Amino acid sequence: MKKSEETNENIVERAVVFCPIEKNEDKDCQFAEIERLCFSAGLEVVKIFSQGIDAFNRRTIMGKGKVEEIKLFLSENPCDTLVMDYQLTGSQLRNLSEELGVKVIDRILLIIDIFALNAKSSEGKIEVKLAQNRYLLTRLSSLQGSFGRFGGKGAGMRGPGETKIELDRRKLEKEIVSLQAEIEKIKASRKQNRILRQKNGIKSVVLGGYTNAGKSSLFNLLTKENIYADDKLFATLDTTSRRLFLGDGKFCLLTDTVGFISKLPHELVESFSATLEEVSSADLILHIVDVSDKFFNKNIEITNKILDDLGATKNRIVVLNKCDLLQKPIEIKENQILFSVKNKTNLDKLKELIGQCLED
Ligand SMILES: Nc1nc2c(ncn2[C@@H]2O[C@H](COP(=O)(O)OP(=O)(O)OP(=O)(O)O)[C@@H](O)[C@H]2O)c(=O)[nH]1
Ligand SMILES: [Mg+2]
Repeated sequence: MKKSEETNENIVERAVVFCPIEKNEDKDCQFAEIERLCFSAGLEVVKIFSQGIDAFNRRTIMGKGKVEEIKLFLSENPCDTLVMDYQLTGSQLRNLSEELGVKVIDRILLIIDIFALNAKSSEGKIEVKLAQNRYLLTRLSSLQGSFGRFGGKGAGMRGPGETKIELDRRKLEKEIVSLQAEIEKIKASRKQNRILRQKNGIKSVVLGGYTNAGKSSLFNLLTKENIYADDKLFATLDTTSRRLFLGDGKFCLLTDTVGFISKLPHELVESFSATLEEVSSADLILHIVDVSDKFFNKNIEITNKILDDLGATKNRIVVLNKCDLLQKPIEIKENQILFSVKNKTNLDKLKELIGQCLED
């Protein structure tokens, strides 16, 4: 679906966005990404402001002139929230919120908030809650003032599932300890499963890649399972595994998992360690790419970097998905395969390739 045709019945707030542009950073790519993130968090983007990163002011990140420009805009176009496409300290969040008179959410909180909206399994909820608590703990005193003034509700303040988000230091610290213990239990049981799988000679294949590339759709096609797939960022947070039959009675274990994005908040990487361990321990990674995305090469780079950081050293096949949307042919490199879940293009070829890679 094209952006203009998308609807999100969960739109809750109007937002202006500020993007600090780093050197060599593609402005259009950054704008497109932050707009999609806002959409997925239920925010309607009214306008995007930007400024080169050189003009930085440490109090508010943006320069004084920019603060005035946004203030004027907000006086004529009332909005609930300013989204800053950058990681802010607690005092920067507070300073901006005081100067502009709206709630301020940074990139990290925005992504954590989308995760909070999408967490369905108990494991996903534990991981999101831990990321949320870690974020809040480091910015608590500033956030109490800022969010308190705006009712402590809406975007940036949503807990996973029905849980309410906590702004009490002692409760946060206590909860972090108990969430970490629960995650250690999950990790131990996952490790046990992996040992058992390896003992039985069953290989594991993980679907990885930029969010919204079509991982869950491919998982569904390959395993005929109905996993939630949606044209929103981070639709999947839970790890799901099923058998994938490769012919001649052979099978492997296929796992669908959480999507990646540039500057994935470290709070999330740490909290999702149990889930991400499945990626790093896989025998083969199917790196799914939305090839119809104007910036797909950049998305490949981002995913490669995250996979490298996770220590995922094994084989990778790059699946250039959504080729049904391509207007003109593109160059296919080694280890890449053109694919379409929608039209089942190259389905048999992909299965064959998976089989070959697992035998190597
Ligand atoms: N045109 C077209 N659309 C596709 C194709 N594959 C997936 N989609 C659509 O792309 C959107 C995202 O698909 P998902 O399978 O949810 O993507 P994902 O990578 O699992 O996304 P997250 O879980 O959010 O990271 C959905 O609207 C799918 O219907 C394809 O081959 N062609
Ligand atoms: Mg998914």
